Amino acid sequence: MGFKIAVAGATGNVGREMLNILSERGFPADEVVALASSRSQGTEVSFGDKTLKVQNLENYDFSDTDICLMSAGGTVSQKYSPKIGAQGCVVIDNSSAWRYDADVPLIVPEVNPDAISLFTRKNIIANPNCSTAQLVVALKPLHDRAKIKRVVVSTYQSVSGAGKEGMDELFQQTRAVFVADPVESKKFTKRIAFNVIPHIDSFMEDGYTKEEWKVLAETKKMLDPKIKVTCTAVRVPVFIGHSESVNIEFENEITADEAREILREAPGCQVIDKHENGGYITPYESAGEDATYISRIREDATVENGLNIWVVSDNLRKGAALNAIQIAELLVARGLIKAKKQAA
Ligand code: A2P
Ligand code: 11C
Repeated sequence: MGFKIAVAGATGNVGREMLNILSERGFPADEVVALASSRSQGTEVSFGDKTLKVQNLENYDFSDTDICLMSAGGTVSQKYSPKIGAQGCVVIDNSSAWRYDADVPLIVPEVNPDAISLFTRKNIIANPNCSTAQLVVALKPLHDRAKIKRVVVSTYQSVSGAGKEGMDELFQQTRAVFVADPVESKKFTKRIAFNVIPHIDSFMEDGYTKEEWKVLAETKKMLDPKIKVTCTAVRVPVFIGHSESVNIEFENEITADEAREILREAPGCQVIDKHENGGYITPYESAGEDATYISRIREDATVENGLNIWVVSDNLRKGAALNAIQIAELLVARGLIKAKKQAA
């Protein structure tokens, strides 16, 4: 007997990708249900070669559901996840609502799988921010080899990170520019078409944005609290795929060639690093793929033991839906969850 899985936020960018990935990877589910707000109740979403009727999260009973993959935003998660967890259903939450809670594990299976055992405290497991997920997949094997001291990250984040409204806004604005209509900005603070915006999420007192803070807080929680991290997060007019320019300072010596070899063998990583035109990855090519791609691996001669790398991944997959499903797979593989119907 397999598991009963609910996808909450099933009509959104990440929720739809969760359904695709559950089907693609043949997750051992007997039943999958799609949940969203009352606005979407009765509409249909695709699940493999089937369609699922969307049900209303508000009045859904989770008592016979094993895992809820939640991607309906932080406010919704704060309201529903504790209730769902209390019904014995494990929530794997894609929002930032629970990531910094000491009783909630924040997991990237390639990085800190052992931390998952903490989930029984609240029956909630947090999925990291998309920019952090791909970053730690690339940093972990390098940290294991040469101990990272400091990381400077500049992100180039696609509009799908801001949900389906973000994608619609880039599309509408691009169209408006071509037909000479007025360009309207609703989701983003400035025009995103043919532009870049150095602002993601809200501003904090120190002048950094919440997105920038998340990258450092989450890297410390998952990889090593001693690593110093600083970040500048930028929105770019790309539909899918976040890119990152990453400068890393290590405690111990590591050459670019060594780093390339380590990353070639590392789980979840794919190195594309030829020193020729087009010998690197761009976000457009990462869309729809599972890997965290690493290109442009170079030594930074301005510091002792420094490297520069370029990291790209599909933010809706490794940055969100894929990682959440890998967490569910980890629960199953470690025997940490039993199907309720089987147990009955
Ligand atoms: P709905 O389409 O019914 O609004 P995205 O991040 O791509 O914008 O998607 C957000 C997802 O979260 C959508 O599936 C959306 O459903 C869902 N959602 C938003 N608010 C609620 C809510 N109050 N209850 C349940 N689902 C919600
Ligand atoms: C973005 N990284 O690209 C954000 C989206 O904390 O899960 C994900 C926000 C989060 O806008």
